[in-house]
Amino acid sequence: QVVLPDKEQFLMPSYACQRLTPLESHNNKFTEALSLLAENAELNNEEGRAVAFRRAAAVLKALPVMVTSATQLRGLPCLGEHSQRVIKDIIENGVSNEVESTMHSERFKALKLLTGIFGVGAKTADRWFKEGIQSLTQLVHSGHELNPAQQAGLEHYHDLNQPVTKAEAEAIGDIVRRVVLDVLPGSEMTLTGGFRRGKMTGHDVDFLITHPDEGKETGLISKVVSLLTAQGLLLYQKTTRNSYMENKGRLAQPSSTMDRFERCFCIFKLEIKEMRPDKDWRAVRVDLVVAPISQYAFAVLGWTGSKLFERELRRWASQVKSMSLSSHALFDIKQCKYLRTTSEEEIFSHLGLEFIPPTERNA
Ligand code: 8DG
Ligand code: MN
Ligand code: MN
Repeated sequence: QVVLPDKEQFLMPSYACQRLTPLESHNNKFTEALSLLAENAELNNEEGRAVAFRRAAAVLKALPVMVTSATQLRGLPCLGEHSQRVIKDIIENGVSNEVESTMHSERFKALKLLTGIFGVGAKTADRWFKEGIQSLTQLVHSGHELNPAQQAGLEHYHDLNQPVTKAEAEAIGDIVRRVVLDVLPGSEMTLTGGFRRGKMTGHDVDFLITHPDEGKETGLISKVVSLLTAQGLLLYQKTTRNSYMENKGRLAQPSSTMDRFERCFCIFKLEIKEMRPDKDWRAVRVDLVVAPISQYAFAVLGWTGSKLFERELRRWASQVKSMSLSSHALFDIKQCKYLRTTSEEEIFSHLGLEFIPPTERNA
């Protein structure tokens, strides 16, 4: 592995969307530590701290060599005092005490376990933890009424916490594509999310669907969901229709990752080939999203991630370019107009950024 000579420093632009971030990093032990602190901050509802740790981790992910000395950190962007201390501890002692004690704390372990249930967010998990609930068994016996998503999440807890493989994603893609084409011939479907960035596993499978004739795609998702349900392929589903036009004129909120596309968050029942004695299927989380063709490039960009990369793109757009970027559109605030595009390349170009291919968006 390449090791950076002491005193040599790196020039690195400060926004993650200005640099390449491949899947494989040279600094895993640092990025894993910082990501754990970010996750802990998220579980504590400390959004600002979480983003600071995520940005610091992303800088180390993008470094082309392994960090071996604290002097190499000088001049790097986004490394606050706290993150630098964590990195130095790891350089000097092999571990960070803060990371170790966080990781092994009862609170962190319980919140991770509880938010591992599909449909349970940080706030709910925190409320349950404060009531003394630290395990799934305790939750079941607590008498809490779970909503349908959480019930399904609990029922399929094991499967949903098993990584989804690329092969499984493709198998689901084949099934869904067939149904989509049955409902609306000529439709196009793309695998987005982490798999589009080159990941070999994921926590779910994300698909984006469109049709070349604008408007034909309206209502597609509910028909697809009906057919999949009739085939017994959905263990849970929540469908939301497109609400973009209802909010027309209102700018996309730069910090929000939620969009207004017609969509279905579901749990798919996937048959598995190697027959097990007890079960010949597994549950997989699947996101289906439908975008009109005029917004498709924005939707692909928005659904490819990573989450930090998306956040940085929107921050760049608003802070540097006075533009508002969402998964629907790009609005130039100074010129007071929407910038039309048909490709991701054009969106980067409108933003004054060099094109970053999906496999280099792993910030
Ligand atoms: P993983 O599933 O392999 O763990 O990673 P991922 O594919 O990068 O994460 P994800 O949670 O599936 O999110 C994929 C992208 O979708 C991410 O950049 C955020 C984006 N996204 C939107 N809108 C929404 C939304 O409403 N909900 C969620 N969860 N993600 C959204 O553009
Ligand atoms: Mn995903
Ligand atoms: Mn997803």
